[in-house]
Parts: sequence; structure tokens; C-alpha cells
Amino acid sequence: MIKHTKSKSFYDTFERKGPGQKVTHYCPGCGHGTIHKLIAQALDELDVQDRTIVCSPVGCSVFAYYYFDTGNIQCSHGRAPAVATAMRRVHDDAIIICYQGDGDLAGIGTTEIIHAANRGENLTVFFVNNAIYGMTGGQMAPTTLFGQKTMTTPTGRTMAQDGAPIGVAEIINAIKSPVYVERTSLGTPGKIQKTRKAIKQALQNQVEKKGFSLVEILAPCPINWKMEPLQARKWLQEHLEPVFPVKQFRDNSDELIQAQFSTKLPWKSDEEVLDYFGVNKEQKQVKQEKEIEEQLVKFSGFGGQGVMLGGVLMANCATEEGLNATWLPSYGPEMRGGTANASIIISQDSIGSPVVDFPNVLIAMNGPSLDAFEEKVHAGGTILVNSSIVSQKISRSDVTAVYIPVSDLASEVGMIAGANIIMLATYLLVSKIMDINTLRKVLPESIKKKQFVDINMKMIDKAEEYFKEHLS
Ligand SMILES: Cc1ncc(C[n+]2csc(CCOP(=O)(O)OP(=O)(O)O)c2C)c(N)n1
Ligand code: SF4
Repeated sequence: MIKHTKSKSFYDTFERKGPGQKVTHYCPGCGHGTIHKLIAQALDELDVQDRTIVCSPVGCSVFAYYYFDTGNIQCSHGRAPAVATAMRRVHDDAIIICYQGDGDLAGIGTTEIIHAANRGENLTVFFVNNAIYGMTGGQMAPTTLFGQKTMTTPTGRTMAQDGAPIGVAEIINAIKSPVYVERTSLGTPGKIQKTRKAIKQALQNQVEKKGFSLVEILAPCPINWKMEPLQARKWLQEHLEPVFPVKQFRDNSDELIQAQFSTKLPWKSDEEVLDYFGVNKEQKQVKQEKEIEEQLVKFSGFGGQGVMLGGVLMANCATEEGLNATWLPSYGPEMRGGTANASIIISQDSIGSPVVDFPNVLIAMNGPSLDAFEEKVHAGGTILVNSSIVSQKISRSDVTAVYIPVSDLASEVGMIAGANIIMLATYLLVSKIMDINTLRKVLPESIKKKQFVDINMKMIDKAEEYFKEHLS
């Protein structure tokens, strides 16, 4: 008697659109559902459900996390191998699956997959080749066949216009490091059984820490191929399989020894990381004497106002004082005159992400910066405004406003471009987070054009003078 049960690696019900749902969102005859089933069964058989993380792609299988009862991480289009690599570094025992379509892996993510394969990452990649962009309505994919009509090749793909269909398994097989490369098909029940075996082997390799395995699976997309499900299976065999031969390209799973792919980082503690990068003992000592409030700074202005350098100097001051700091630039599209901003975080604790969406310090060197970020500043935060060129006043009453005519002061010193240094120095004086003399120390080392060191040092003096007279 054949007993059909749902794999325990699947949820009992799929709650995507409310409770109790029993069916997936895939179209009738789609290959994704079949492949999900084969993966879930292999996870059950290998007994690894509890330590599996599926990297869900962008594409029709974007909702894989509603189906697999495993860990999940949603990756941007094409980036699953990079995300998986990072997870590999921190979860040595996790079974990490990259589930990717052809637009995802062979189009936007070509770089990521090649390098993950080349590094021999201990990962398993399931590459679903349906020769089209499914989710977005049937545009040409890198694997679309010659003559195949898609939304973007309405008269059929041609060599002259679109290049040739890409053989992903062949490309991965040209790289030395992978342990296992196979192309299978969902064309017939027999081929589905072979796909089942390949999927399990590719996962087994990871369980045994043997390295990188990729299974390319030829799968139907009846909707975008504009066919009935049965017709699509037939077309797959008659047209896809001759171009993408179904075969095992490589199976070195018996030959490789476990230790060959060590994915452990060479260090175990923060101390060791600092040693590794040659950070000296003094710098390691995080400022303990006083508690500082974490500074989430947006240093913003137009291109040419030196907001990036201002941010770098601020971060350098922080590390000089033994604090942790990050600096993240964001450039506007124009070379000069466009908006630009730097996000700087200064903290006594480790900094998880360098992104500053909601600053507690806004440095607005021009009007558009104030317009863009004023509302985002935390209540209780500080906004420093270049009052030489920003005529408007801050509308919020729950933040501290500091107006300084930094462009005028810099012109008085002799170089309007020094306004960023005056602003930075004022921030140090107002916040008292770091010592103004630290800026004097790091500035000569941080400025590439040494002829500007002296005048910038004078900017610091000017800021101090102005602060004493007007702001203290
Ligand atoms: C960086 C980025 N570029 C483009 C898109 C738009 N996009 C979403 S799904 C998709 C195509 C997916 O096709 P494929 O990877 O073949 O998966 P399928 O839907 O066929 O399973 C595209 C181009 C996106 N979401 N992100
Ligand atoms: S559009 Fe194609 S790939 Fe997407 S769910 Fe439908 S059949 Fe599957």
C-alpha cells in the first residue's frame, strides 16, 4: 500500500492568505511545487529539518518560507550565494539551501554563484531553470532558447540580438572546486525520481561538509510558456533537454575529505579580530571613563561641501578615542552640486549596521538636507545648521537647534571649503562626546592634500573661538 503523507519539513497549512490554506500559490503544472516536495522529503530523510535554512529567492518561489517549516532568509535577487556564505561563516552546522531561478542565478546573480562555487562553499544550490522570468510575467531569461518567444523577445530569441542560452551546469562544472554538479529534469516521472536522488545527494554532501553542490533542474512554466501543463512537460523534453543535456557533470562526493573546506573564521573573539587587523592595544581600549550616548549622525550637504571628509574625520576621532565607529557614504547622482550624505555611528558598543535611517544628530550643510532629514531626527536629538546658506529655521520643538554660519566663518579664515571642518569642530564642542584636540591630532593624518592641513587647523581654531563667544 502506498501511503501519501506530507513531509514534516512542510508546514501543515500554508497561512499566506489566511489560516487553513492547503495549496501553494504556484500555477497548475509549475515545477516549483514538485521541487519543493522533493527537497522537503530529502530534509526529512536526512533528518536535518531543525538545522536547515532556506535562502528564499526573488521570483515565483519568493514565498517558499510559507511552505518549508525550516529556518528561512529572504535574499535579494541573485544574492543568495553571498547571503548563504555569510551564514556559513557563523552557523557551522546549518544546512543552507540556495533556491534560485534562472533570472535570479544566471541573470542578476552570476557573480555571486560563480564565486561561491569557486570558493567551494559548503552549500547546496537548487537552480530552477524554466527558461523564462516567471514572476514578472515572462521576459527573456539568460536560459531562454533560440527562437523562444517571450515578452521581451516577441519574435523569438536570436543570437544576434540576445546572445546564446547560458548553460549554468556547464559553467559551474568548469570551476575546479565544486564537489557535485548535476542537471536533471522534471520531464517524466522517471526523471523526477532522478531529480529526487540528485537533490538528496546534494544535501547529503553538505551534511558531510564536502563542499559546493549544484543541481540544475529543468522545470516547466506552463503559464509563461503559454501551454497546458501536459503540453509543457512535452515541450520541456523536446526543446529544453536537447539544449541543456540532462546528466551528471561531476560527483566527487566520495573523494573529498571533510577538512578540505574549512568555513570557520580564523578568529574566535573580538580581541583576535583586532589582532588580525593589526589594531594596537591602545586603540582597543574602548573609552570607559564616561558613558556616551550612541551617536547616529547624518552629515549632509551638497557635493563639494566636504560632508564625506567631515564624516571620515568624525569617525577617525572616535576610533582614536577608543570608541567604535562606522562611516557609510551616500552619493547623489550628480558629480558636483547634487546631494550627498554620510552616515556615521559612534558607540561604546559593537555596531551592528552602519545604516542611519533615524539620526540623533543631523548636520545640515544646506537647505535640502534639512528638508530631507529634519523629520527623521529622534526627539531629543540635535540639529546643527549651516546658517550661512540655510535661511529657514527648524520647525521642531523637540530637538536642540544649533545655528552656525560655517560658510561665512570659513571664508573669514580664507577658504570656504573649510566649512565642513568648522561644522565638525562645532559638533565636537557642542556634544562633548569627543575632545576637540583629538580632531587636531587626526586631521593631519586624514587629509591627503597636505598643503591644506594648516588652513584646516585654523578652521578648528575659528570654530573654538565662535563656540566660546556664541554657543557656550
Ligand atoms: C535586483 C532586482 N532586479 C529585478 C527584480 C525584478 N524581478 C523580480 S522576480 C524577477 C524574475 C524572476 O525570474 P526567475 O529568477 O527566473 O524565477 P521564476 O519567477 O521564473 O521562478 C525579476 C526580474 C528584482 N526584484 N530585484
Ligand atoms: S508563472 Fe511559471 S514559474 Fe511562476 S508559478 Fe506560474 S508556472 Fe510557476
